[in-house]
Amino acid sequence: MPKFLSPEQITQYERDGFLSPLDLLSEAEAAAIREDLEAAEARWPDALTGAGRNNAHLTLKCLDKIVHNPMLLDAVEDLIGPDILAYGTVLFIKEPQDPGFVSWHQDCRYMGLEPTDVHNVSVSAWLALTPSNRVNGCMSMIPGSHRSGVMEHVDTFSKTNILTRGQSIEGVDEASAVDLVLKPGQFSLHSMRTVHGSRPNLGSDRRIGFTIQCYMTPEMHQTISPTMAQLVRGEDPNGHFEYAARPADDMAPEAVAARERNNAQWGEILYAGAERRRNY
Ligand SMILES: O=C(O)CCC(=O)C(=O)O
Repeated sequence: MPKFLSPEQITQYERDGFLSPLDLLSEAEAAAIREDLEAAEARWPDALTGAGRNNAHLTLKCLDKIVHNPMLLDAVEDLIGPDILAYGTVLFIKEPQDPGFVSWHQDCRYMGLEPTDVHNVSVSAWLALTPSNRVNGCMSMIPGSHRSGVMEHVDTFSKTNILTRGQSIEGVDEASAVDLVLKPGQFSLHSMRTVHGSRPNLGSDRRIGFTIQCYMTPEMHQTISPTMAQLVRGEDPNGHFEYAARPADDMAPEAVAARERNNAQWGEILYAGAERRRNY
């Protein structure tokens, strides 16, 4: 018996490689998290830009709470089973009138996590902390693309491309793309192999998305560098990852140090074999 998703939604996820929109928080709850996040940005301005947008859940309680949200974990459990690790998170923030975009890509391409050819061992969750729509650059997904295997990506390093290498899949059939319009507090789920991207924010407010990239079963392992994860539900008989602690306080020095180490490991992983590196 599924805990959060309906059997039809599970079938739809398996068919399309994503599911959206799903309700998690009220708009007021999402607004309160946005307020906490923006207060943290104001207080620690250098800590939440560039690479500081990676794994901020290890240093901020408001984001840690999302990663461990029982309803979100129920939805994830319905797709990958009861033993769940959270690998990491990314804050995808687009400022108003920001030319930043996300090119067509598959998350699994440069993450170094294996296996990538089995769909029910990992899933990414993207939570909207503001509205996310066609004006402000919501995510778009290519249905069924998760069944195509890992595709070739070209590293563009384009200045306006938000992805680390500006990695891009060429020749995507954009006409088949589905826009994932979300209200604050709603989330989507996508497979690490689903081709997706997003356009610039043409609106007058920020577009803030928080993605857990990814939730995974203990079967998953890292092939490029040792790195961290958190056991968020069930058991981990394999111990493939060092466990990162949950933050007791915002930006506690030991948590900041652990996140810096984790992000340095991510740098090694995400830029493995790349011609150059950016600061995130
Ligand atoms: O937030 C976006 O626009 C893109 C996010 C993304 O690519 C992801 O969460 O995998």
